[in-house]
Amino acid sequence: MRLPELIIGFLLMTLVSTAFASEITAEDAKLRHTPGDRPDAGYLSLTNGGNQPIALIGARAEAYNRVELHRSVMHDGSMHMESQEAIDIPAGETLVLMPGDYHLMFMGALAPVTIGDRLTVTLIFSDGHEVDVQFAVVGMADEI
Ligand SMILES: [Cu+2]
Repeated sequence: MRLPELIIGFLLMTLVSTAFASEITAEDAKLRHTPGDRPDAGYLSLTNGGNQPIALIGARAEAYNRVELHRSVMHDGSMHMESQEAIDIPAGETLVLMPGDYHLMFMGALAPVTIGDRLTVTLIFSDGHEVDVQFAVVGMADEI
């Protein structure tokens, strides 16, 4: 392979990986703010438009100390939250993070959180890609 072909090959590979990153689409991202020092919860739909399974493996937000992946599960008749290492999204499917199921848990707000604001959250995926999503901040009484 001559040098110009090598360069074109490399550019094509770069394009392919960029396309892959955009195959995750996020919708209906909401952060429900809880009064006081309790953690806030994040909900959204994530669609994997690619042909490979992918997993959400973490998240971070400048406004919070840390963000965890949780799942609410029924155990002995009461609701518990379990920390998750990863949440799988099969190829072509939509994962819905919602109350009573998978959700993001925002711990330790570093600044006052205001209902009606938008907050940027970076989602980290198993293929190494990171996607910034705007979450609408809502209150306890608001619908998710
Ligand atoms: Cu939780």
